[in-house]
Amino acid sequence: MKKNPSQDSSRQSPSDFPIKTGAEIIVETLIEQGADTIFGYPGGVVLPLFDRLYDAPIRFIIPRHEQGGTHMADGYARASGKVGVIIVTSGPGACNLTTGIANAMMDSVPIVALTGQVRTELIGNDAFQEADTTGITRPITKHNMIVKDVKDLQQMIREAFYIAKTGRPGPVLIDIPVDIEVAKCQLQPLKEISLPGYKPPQKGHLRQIKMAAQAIDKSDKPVLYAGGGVIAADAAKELHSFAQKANLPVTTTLLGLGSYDQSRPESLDMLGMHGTAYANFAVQECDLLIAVGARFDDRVTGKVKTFAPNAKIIHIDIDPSSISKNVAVNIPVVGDAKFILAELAKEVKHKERKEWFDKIADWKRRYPLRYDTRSAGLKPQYVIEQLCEAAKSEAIVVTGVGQHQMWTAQFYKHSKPRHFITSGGLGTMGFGLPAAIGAQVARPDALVIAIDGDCSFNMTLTEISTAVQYELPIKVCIINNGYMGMVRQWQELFYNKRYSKTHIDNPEFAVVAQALGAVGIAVEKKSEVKSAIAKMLAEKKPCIVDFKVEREENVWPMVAAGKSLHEMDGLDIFESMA
Ligand SMILES: Cc1ncc(C[n+]2csc(CCOP(=O)(O)OP(=O)(O)O)c2C)c(N)n1
Ligand SMILES: [Mg+2]
Repeated sequence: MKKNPSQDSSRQSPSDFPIKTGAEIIVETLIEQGADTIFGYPGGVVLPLFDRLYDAPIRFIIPRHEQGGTHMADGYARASGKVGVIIVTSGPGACNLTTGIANAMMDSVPIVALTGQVRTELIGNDAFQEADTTGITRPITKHNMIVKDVKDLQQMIREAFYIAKTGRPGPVLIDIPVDIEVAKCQLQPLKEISLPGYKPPQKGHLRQIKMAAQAIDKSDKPVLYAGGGVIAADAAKELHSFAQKANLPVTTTLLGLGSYDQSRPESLDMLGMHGTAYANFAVQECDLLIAVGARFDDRVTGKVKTFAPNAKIIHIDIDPSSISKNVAVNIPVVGDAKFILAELAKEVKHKERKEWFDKIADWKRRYPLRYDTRSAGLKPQYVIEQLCEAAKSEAIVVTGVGQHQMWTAQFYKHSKPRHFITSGGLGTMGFGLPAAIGAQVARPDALVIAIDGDCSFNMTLTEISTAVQYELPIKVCIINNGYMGMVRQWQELFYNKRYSKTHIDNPEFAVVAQALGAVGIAVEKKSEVKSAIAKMLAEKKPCIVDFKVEREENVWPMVAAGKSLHEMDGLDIFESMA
């Protein structure tokens, strides 16, 4: 941890460490840690803390539900690269955080959550609004702690930030009993943080890096497979230079989208269950797979036994527990992707690999992503293509979970890191709108577009009011198919079209948006799409566009659960559209 010279203890006098209350210590330490924006919701046991926040120089955003607040902190962290902070009360407030915390944990997003707790002597008494917050959140946080002595408070907050953002990032929670907020102690000097048992690796092992470079030089059919870890490590530039130097085709995971410019010819776009045929074929046929900041998730590998059957595997990751967890790895390199990729770029030679690139070009020609462009109906893929066309790579795109998320991954072309924000690991419906709000708070001048599903949007649409209150000009495009489309697709394909409980009656979203103080637009025809998007982009207020798309469109191609990556359904449908 870098020392802030003004707080270097050797230069400070005792008057720099006055006696303060716990609440004051929290606010001062948050500011010291760079938390200029906080999301949160008050309640009884955090009143002393909220009183200190009354005139603190911190921007405070109140969501309409604490779950929304965690997704906002998450979107804020992903868009900015900073730690997202949320403060809530005990019991129901803390319980409402769980979905957002689990979501951040699965996608390795740095969040510090402060929860109020009942008075220390009441803990375990079923006191009013008591919940065992550390117990509930232990499996879904990178680390959590409860403060038992006000003297530990300041160091615990510093450690929480340190743990959240170093190594493989993740959420850290501190539970703070209300008596600790009013207890007093002296401020503590800022010290280097050293935690026994937590020493995140920095650089990779040079011998392993050399071995990886040799394997790459030898390979005739390599594939570079980049995940969200590349973005978390701010290593997109290094990924690009390494891929150029070694001459490698590059595929990314859902969370890796934006780590590599998809307009480049060597981009294979996304791999996996709804990845491109050319990415999946290339992985299945490659002789070397170089995974960077990716964890061989089951949505990526399909049937593990037959995943990349001919390949030697190099795995570069900051988290040693990811190595050989799902897929056996030949050359592990544990450390910071930014450093390792820069080292690898120095070590590797350029190799032409004409045959391999010709083969990939042939797959790309034969199996591009397609949909029925001749249809007069309003196709979801068309809406997303038009959004991409109008907003280009400038927009920060955020999604909900379902078919619309996959179509956005397929048809919106990404080229910059931190410009695509989606719930990958947990797959949390309701993430889109609040995460977009968090991204807009982090990047006030950026164009932020949420592409959401009707059912996902329904889960957290109350947060429109938050966007209105804080004058956040987010755009929300609802891909409204009147279904839990992704589940309906599985019912169509695997349950004989028995659409069991996958339809809900939606309100008129444009009218709801207007009632909540936002702009609402409804679109029913293909011919209205371009002008609605233009109107939305020109709008200064939060704007919700309800695209009433064809109801039973499917996401293709698809690797059905348990199938091998090359066994894709839907390619024949694509060929018939050629
Ligand atoms: C909180 C939550 N509940 C249930 C699911 C299971 N699920 C995955 S996708 C989906 C349907 C999503 O519907 P919608 O948001 O309308 O998106 P579409 O697939 O129609 O584009 C459901 C129910 C989930 N991912 N998250
Ligand atoms: Mg839907």
